[in-house]
Amino acid sequence: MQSFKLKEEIEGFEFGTPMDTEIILEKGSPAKISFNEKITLGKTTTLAFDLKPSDRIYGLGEHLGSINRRGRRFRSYCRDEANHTEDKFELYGAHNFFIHVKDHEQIGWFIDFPGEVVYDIGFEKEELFEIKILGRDFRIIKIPGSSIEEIVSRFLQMIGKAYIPPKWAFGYFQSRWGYKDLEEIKEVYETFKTEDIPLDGIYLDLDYMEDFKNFTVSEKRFPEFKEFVENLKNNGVYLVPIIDAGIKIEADYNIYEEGIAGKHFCLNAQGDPYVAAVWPGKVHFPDFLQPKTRQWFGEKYKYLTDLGIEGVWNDMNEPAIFYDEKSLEEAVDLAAASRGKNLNVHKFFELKDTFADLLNDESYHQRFYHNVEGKRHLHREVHNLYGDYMTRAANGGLRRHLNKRFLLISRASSIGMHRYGGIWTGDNASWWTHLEENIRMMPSINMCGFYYIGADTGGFGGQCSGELLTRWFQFSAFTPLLRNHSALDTRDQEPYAFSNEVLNNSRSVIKGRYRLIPYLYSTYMKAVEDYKLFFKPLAFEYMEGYEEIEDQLFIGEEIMLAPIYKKNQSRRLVNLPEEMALISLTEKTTDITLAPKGPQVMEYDLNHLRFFLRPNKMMPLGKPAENVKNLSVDELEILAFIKDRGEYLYYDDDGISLSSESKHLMKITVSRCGENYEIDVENPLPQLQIIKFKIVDPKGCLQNIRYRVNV
Ligand code: MIG
Repeated sequence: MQSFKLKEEIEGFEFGTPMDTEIILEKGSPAKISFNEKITLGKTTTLAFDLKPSDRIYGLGEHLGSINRRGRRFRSYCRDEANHTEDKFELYGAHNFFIHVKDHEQIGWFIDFPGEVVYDIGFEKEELFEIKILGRDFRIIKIPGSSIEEIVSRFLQMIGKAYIPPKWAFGYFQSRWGYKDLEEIKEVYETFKTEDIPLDGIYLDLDYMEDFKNFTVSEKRFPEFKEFVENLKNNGVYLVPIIDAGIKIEADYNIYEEGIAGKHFCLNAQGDPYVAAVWPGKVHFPDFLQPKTRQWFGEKYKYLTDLGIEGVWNDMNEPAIFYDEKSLEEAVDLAAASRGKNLNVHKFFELKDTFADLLNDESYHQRFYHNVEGKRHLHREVHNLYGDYMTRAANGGLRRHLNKRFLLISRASSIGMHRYGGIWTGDNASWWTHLEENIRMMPSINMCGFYYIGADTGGFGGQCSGELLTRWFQFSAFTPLLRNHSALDTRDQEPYAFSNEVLNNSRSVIKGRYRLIPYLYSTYMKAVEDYKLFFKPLAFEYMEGYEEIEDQLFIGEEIMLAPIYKKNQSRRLVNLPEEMALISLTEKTTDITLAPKGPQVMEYDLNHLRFFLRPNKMMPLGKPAENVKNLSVDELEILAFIKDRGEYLYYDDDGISLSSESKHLMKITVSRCGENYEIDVENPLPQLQIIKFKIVDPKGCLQNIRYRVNV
């Protein structure tokens, strides 16, 4: 099973081979073991590693908890987890890649397996790291390397190039479950305009569909949809509709009829399409593991692209199941049997939980099957591929229909899906702890191949405060995917739904984000191309004494973030592993001063973006704009902290083509000679005229230099 996953070739995608890696176990073959691991083979395969007190474990992707995974349990089994409390050990992704760091040695492991894998990393027993793979049909790849970053890079090379969204996907997106009709969407769009907040798109949640049917648009609530989509696009704003995994069972509904006729649905033990229930009531699930079904489902996205749509989010694709026919019947019977009874406490709680427990009960996974190359596979055995393969289907279709880049994110994922789309981290809540989780989760997900990532800014569930929203913006301003989204019936969460002060601060921070786009986009493109991390924990650079810091992150090679993630705090402790320049941005102002190595308390206004620039590094900044379409191209600002000499490679392209023909690399070199600087700009961007340098030296002296290009 695992091998088709790695070897599968999809049109147009570059896919590496596991060079320099050692396959230590294949289909239960005898193991070659190093590092004293004990491997037991049975139906469940258990791998055990010794943990020394100083050992650290990184990776496993989308999970709660610290970046160093030690001391926790995790389960790789994609789950629609609606409540991300601290005790939860599975979310929507299954990302079986981790790095074991022992003193100055490190080793990477990738478990290529589509079923359940459970990790106990020194939780039950502090010195034991135990992995249970629930099956035999897996392969384990061991990835050596002389540093953590080298292992990550090798792994990224092995799993292949990541998905590249259009440049407009780096803008600000507004979303809400419950924007009920086109009028409301229009109002959101217009309010962003009148309040002068940049906007690149609005997500459409299931409210736009007719009876929760995929590939339909409610004519009543969204009349003249196509004109609306085009009109917004002409103004640089994209609509991004949701697509769910389940297909409503309804006679004459074309998708349902075609699915039946083409044998595209997952089957039950009797060989009939399996019936589950989600949003539309009873549904069938497309069997995305069949190539013909991916092809077919991908074609369906044409309905949306014909309406002018260029971005989609795939939801509920773990797949989430509210109930199935059998479970609902049993629950109803149990409830009926208690009629007229005198229920004791146990019986009462059993009854109370009966219906709640129907939601996403995993026994459903034993009741339906996939067809993989003519062989029947129980869903339970291949569960983690479902959302991944739905996204492959969507990617294939969107590529064919649009023949240019598109925005595509998925909720469920497994390793390999990063080539086809990004992910958002699902149903978090408007809690301060979830802002912290967002910060810690980004590098772990990035290590597993995903770059176009971000959380629901402001929090999905629960009630967001203006302060939390602003602080969250200050972090999300640096995540490739920046989307403010919240659940039905929660408090309005648009930046203008709070006080004037919150509005002004949010505007300033969001405009700051648009100033960062040249840096973020360039970093994204280079990181994907060079198999490097976009988000990097401090521990990955081995700066002695800084390994435990998990609330500061490097973004690309040049900058470090240290966001505020606690309530009522205007300052926090930042521990600088080296001397850096402190950058403070608003919509219009740019400040640059020096910050010494070591711990210090930093002030954080609510209307600023504040971060650190590393020594002998520089970064580009643009001007704020209404949206990405309107970003200026004639002028750039370059911030630099130069001790002696720095180089920066600025990556840009047309932001939309699939091919890299428009790719342009501009190389900027700044060297210090005494009090002056020598500046060299190689291969300048064609439309660029002015670069405004702001250069700080180790004494803190700032020089502003206007540099004319293309003269
Ligand atoms: O059962 O479409 O994670 O972003 O707003 C909830 C409604 C289904 C879950 C997604 C969320 C979305 C919501 N969906």
